[in-house]
Amino acid sequence: MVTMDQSAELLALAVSVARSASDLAARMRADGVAAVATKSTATDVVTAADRAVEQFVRDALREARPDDAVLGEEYGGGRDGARVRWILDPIDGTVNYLYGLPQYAVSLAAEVDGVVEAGVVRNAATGREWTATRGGGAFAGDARLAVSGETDLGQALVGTGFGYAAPRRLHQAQVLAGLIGHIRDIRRFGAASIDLCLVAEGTLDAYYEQGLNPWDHAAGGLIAAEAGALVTGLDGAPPGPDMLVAAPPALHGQLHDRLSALGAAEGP
Ligand code: LIP
Repeated sequence: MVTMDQSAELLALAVSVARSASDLAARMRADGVAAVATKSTATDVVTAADRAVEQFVRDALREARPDDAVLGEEYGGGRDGARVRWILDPIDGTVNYLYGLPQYAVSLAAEVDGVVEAGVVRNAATGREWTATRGGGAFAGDARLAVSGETDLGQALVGTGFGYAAPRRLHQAQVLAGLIGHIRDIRRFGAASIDLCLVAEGTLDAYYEQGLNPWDHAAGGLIAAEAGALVTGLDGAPPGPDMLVAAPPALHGQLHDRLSALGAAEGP
């Protein structure tokens, strides 16, 4: 448990580092982007900016708080016995970044004793920034956020995403085929951290995705929860790689039950 002052201090550092990291990502994008490697599949790309931005954030955090641990998408990391662990996606929405689609973000969360206490998501293309501290609310700039008031799944605009492996994508498409006739429509923007912030501000009614990593949702999940969303897995599980569902309480059960019936957390 941390005090509000401690979480505010962690958030201030996260925001400062994320803004500088976001500027670096934008500069490197302007200079031209190319994939320098692939990870899980031929379409799971890494750019030089992913690596450079993560190294920048690691260096900044080490200078400010040398005893903290860092878990990042590109260079991994553990807890190393530290109370505070930073969870980082240097560029969430890497494919968007590669193509120049303005939906990619620096996502940085501070976890204390295993609980995310502060987080920031900053769209590096547009500069839109979302923040939260646990118990302190969620904000876009100075505007306090609240989730959608929609109560009918059939009227809900729902975000989702798809994995990099074809067998997983086919399963996800089958789940979507079973869902799409029961919602207003689907949106696939390509960056989970931003999708979660759109739920927090009510510009998406709900979001779900299978296959997320901790760095995809650590910050955005806190922001969505602090704006009033329920952020869970399926059938009592916590949000994680099997499934993440984020929705206002009035919609969460309807979406959850359909996803559970469709076996959304199963498959390859
Ligand atoms: C992305 C996620 C997105 C998912 C993509 C990809 P990355 O993360 O934010 O929700 O649908 O397949 O995993 O790889 O750009 O950091």
